Amino acid sequence: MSTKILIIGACGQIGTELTHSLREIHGTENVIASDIRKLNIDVVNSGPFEVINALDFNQIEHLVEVHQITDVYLMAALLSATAEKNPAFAWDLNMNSLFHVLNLAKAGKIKKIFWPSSIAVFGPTTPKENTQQYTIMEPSTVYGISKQAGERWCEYYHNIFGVDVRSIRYPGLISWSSPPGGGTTDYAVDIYHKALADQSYECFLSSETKMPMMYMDDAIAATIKIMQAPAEQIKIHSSYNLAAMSFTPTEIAAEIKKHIPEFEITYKPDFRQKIADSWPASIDDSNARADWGWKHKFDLESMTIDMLKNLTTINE
Ligand code: AKB
Repeated sequence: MSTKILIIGACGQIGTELTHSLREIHGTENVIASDIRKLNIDVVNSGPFEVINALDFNQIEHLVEVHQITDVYLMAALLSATAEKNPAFAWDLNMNSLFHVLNLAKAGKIKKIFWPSSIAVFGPTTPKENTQQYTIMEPSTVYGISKQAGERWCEYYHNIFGVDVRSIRYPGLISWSSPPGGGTTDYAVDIYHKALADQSYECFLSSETKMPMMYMDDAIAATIKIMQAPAEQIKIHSSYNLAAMSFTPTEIAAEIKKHIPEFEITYKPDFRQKIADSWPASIDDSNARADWGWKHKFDLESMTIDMLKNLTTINE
């Protein structure tokens, strides 16, 4: 049976680029994009698209049956900053959408699931530097609590029901083609837009807040690689630590200044500072590298060159 994919949350920051890449690999007709609304015209017009509510089990089951779906990528979620403003809905969306796809796999209706976790599973009591795969995990955000609980459920469904679910703890993701939505790491995307438009940026985090980050190209490559890996290479069924680079607002601003000398950054920390302070500064991802051959390509320097080049081109 050939691979037939359903992406739930295809119009979001990761979903947009994932849809594009999976369509290139598996063929446009074999990748059904879906979201709560037609939020991204490129995703909607570039292949099959369905409007779907990730909280409605019957809708998901219907799509799975009609399109004979084998693999589901569940990208719908409320991120850290937005989740703090609406905790009850964040918990509902982040947990129940996961239960829906896990239960479809348990019932044998789909074969494989990708579900994203996050560095938000760690908390203020976690060692901050080189944070290990297995360490103290006491998340203090609604988003982090939902991701940690989700990881436990993924492992449980694998161990008890044999569900093939694969997951990555994404760091902050940076992309030029799709805007982020409601995260604490979003400043690292906004800063490039503002640097080009205004040559200045007011950062909502303090100057020395160091966080783990990754360019979207690497995040998509990792997502595809973990899903293509033979099942026996996947040894962690909760979620894998994943890393590429770590930097502070001061460091990213200095890198941008190399290309835009007049660029200036100022700081006005808001409620997101507390969230950022509760997360690791750097991540040890040796399990992902050893088990399924993860390797990143982009560092702060190469990412900055690529971001500025692409943003300049689309603004022309
Ligand atoms: C966020 O900032 O909420 C996300 C994440 C680290 O999961 N980018």
